[in-house]
Amino acid sequence: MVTAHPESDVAGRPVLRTPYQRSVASYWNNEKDPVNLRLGDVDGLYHHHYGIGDYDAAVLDGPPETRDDAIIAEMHRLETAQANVLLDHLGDIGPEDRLLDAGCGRGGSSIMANQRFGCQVDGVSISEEQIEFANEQARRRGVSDRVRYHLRNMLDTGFETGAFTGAWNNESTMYVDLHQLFAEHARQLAPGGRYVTITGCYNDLTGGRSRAVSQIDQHYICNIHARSEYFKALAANALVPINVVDLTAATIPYWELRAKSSVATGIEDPFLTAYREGSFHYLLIAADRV
Ligand code: GPP
Ligand code: MG
Repeated sequence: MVTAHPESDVAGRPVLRTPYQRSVASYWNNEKDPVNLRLGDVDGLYHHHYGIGDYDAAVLDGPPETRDDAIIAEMHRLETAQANVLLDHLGDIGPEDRLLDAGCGRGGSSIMANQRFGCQVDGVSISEEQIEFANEQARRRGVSDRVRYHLRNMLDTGFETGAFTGAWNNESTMYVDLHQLFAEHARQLAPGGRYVTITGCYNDLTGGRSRAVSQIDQHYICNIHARSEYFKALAANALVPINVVDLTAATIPYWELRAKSSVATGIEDPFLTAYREGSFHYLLIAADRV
């Protein structure tokens, strides 16, 4: 059961503002897919993003009694590798720093950031279930004084202006308007603070959303943005790119392995089609708050 949360309003403003946001919150409050929970159970890092890097093909030929677990563990390893690449781009972060995980899901990336840098991390999500789950993980790990998850809207977090030296969205920008999102990041990042996102975006060159991209939108109730939209919205909000990494080729093996796994959800073919036909990219963008 979900209990009323003391942060369900930020300065009197409700967390959920629109019917769309309510439908997204409801989706994530009800999501209990083994593709996420079984992977997270491997080591207690629960991710809501995809993987990068080559998989070990030997997992597909293992003995029947361990094959499934080996594939799950390998997919989880690739997802953790993705989060590590995101953290690599945050720059020099130390224990005195404070980071923001916008759209934190069940919290895996925040835990990894605290483990790596020793810093404070605040995660925000509009899903009460995700926040409760993530805070329980932080309690179990004994880091709930340093890693805190809040039921808040990433477009209006209520955190103080300039509070963070780093902030990221790990595959959550497709749920929001980028101009509103980057205005909020520019507000809450200190000058010189670093913003990083890993995202899927459609290719302006191929002209609008392909069928496969539309299928991904429908599956997750999201609105994938054009590649160009990211750079327009960053530039309009005092966020200056320092690094852009095309991770498309690096994520395809993850989707190939996932398609062969027992936890495939049916969205594997649209991802593989969209990436292979070039209508969609998996991109990391790092930008500095000037
Ligand atoms: C979900 O991760 C990720 C999104 C909803 C963002 C969509 C990403 C794009 C690159 C377009 P998840 O781990 O909850 O998804 P799944 O359950 O499919 O593993
Ligand atoms: Mg997943």
